[in-house]
Amino acid sequence: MKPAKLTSLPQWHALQQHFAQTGSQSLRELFAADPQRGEQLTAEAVGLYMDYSKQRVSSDTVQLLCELAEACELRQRTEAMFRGEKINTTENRAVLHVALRAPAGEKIMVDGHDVVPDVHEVLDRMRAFADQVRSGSWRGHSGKRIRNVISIGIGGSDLGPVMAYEALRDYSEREMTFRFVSNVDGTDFVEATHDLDAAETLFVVCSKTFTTLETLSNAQAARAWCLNALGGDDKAIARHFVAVSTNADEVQKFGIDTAHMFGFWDWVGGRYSMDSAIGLSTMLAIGPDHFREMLAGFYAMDEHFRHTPLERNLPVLMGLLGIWNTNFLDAATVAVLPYEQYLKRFPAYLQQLTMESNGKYVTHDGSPVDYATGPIYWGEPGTNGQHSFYQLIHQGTRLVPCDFIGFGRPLQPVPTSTGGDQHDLLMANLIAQGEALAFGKTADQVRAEGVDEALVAHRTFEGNRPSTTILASSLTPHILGTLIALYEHSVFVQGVIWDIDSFDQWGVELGKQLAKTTIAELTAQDLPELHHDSSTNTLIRRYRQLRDSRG
Ligand code: G6Q
Repeated sequence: MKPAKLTSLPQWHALQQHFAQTGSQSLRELFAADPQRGEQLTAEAVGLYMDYSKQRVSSDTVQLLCELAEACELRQRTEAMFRGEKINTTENRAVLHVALRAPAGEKIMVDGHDVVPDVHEVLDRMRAFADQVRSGSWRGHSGKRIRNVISIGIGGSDLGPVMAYEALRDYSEREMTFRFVSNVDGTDFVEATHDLDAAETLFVVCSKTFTTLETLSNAQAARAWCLNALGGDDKAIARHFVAVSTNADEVQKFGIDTAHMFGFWDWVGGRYSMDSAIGLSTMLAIGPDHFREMLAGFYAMDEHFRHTPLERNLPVLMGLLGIWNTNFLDAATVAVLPYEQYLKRFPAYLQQLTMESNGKYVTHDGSPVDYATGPIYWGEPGTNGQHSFYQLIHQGTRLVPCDFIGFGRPLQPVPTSTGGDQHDLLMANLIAQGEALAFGKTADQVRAEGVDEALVAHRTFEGNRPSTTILASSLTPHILGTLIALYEHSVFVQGVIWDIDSFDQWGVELGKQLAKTTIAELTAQDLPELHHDSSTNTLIRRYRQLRDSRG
């Protein structure tokens, strides 16, 4: 049976009606009407505390959103994912990143085959390899120990490993250097290698398909760099290159022995792959035990998501609040603001996870949607952002819902001259920003401060700007796993409501095709006849002139 169109569901109409009746209530009014609100509109599980009382919702709103989720069969769709059904319909694939963190002994079937033992077999191989490299028993071609690891990959084969390395740097082997090369811009490769000794460098080439232009170009550059420094002996490659891929044929063609290949499967999407073998650089950096803790964190959130009632379920709440903000408050964006320097790449990671997953304008059956889907994600760590773009969040004309993320204990305590710790200053800012966004400052409050009447309007803050605050004790590998899985599942929840395929990426595939013709036109000895529009033709000519002119 064809699923009912979202906007014709009675539960959607109930939300519209609810919005018409209550949508004008401000956060000031909501808090004044219910003194317990800040304690009640919260949820807590697996080490994360989520305060959503500063979202423009009441418990009735949450109830109605949960009813919508039930009507969209969220429970059944979640079970279908965990059961290994091919819910990525446009690619006819199962979606089983949850199998990557399933403990040994669980059973998850894909086409009649239990994939959990396969996952653990790869994890065991990764662990053995990581131990060899970290202990120094794996040697480079000239006998030197490996001190540098460079992960080459792009998109889903890069953003997760970079984010996780930065996030868990405090747990990493400080005697080793870890770098990441993604861009086909040669600068990326050159800057990553310029001060390194090839004899001590290991490349981890990460590509699900092993056909991606950027990654293969950088891998070729790495190969040439290595051979050049190590005397041109092809045998060197075996000691300095390993591959992470699903495509053994292409790995072999590139010249990497498949004995040094770590596999994963077509049911792992690129942007959901950082806890697969794509996380090999993470394991090399933080060690197998910390990696296992991270997987346990993911798994704890998976279990919470699967088994907790909707109204207390963190990913469900986060996903549904996003639906409310996107489809009823018309917010086009979400700012992710970690007050934790180690999470500096977390917003970039989430950009791909959220926008590549839910940036779709047709439903599963190919019909155009008549509602907004995935919002634009962006962000920077606090407090830095406060000194730049927060102005627009406080006083701009657009509504920017914010996710604040903070921790009780710093990984790097730094005492202040007054006897406290800088971490208190950091967290005071997080808490104060959420408060200011919600409640603003009235003109009367501004006047009471003695501000000149001409400036009162400028210094007034209307408030009523929604935010969620997520707190955890400290940034451990386990907590990082729970945090990532929280966002992964909230993306899933939204995809279910919007009835879109959150697991394909035809826009990315397009990008992989588009440049092919143009590359030939830029690199041909003589300018070929061009058949693009006049702008594209002119740009190609102009680029060739700029490139080829001397002086
Ligand atoms: C992720 C996307 C995309 C992909 C890269 C790299 O979900 O599909 O970002 O990860 O294009 O692809 P390969 O791993 O195949 O090189």
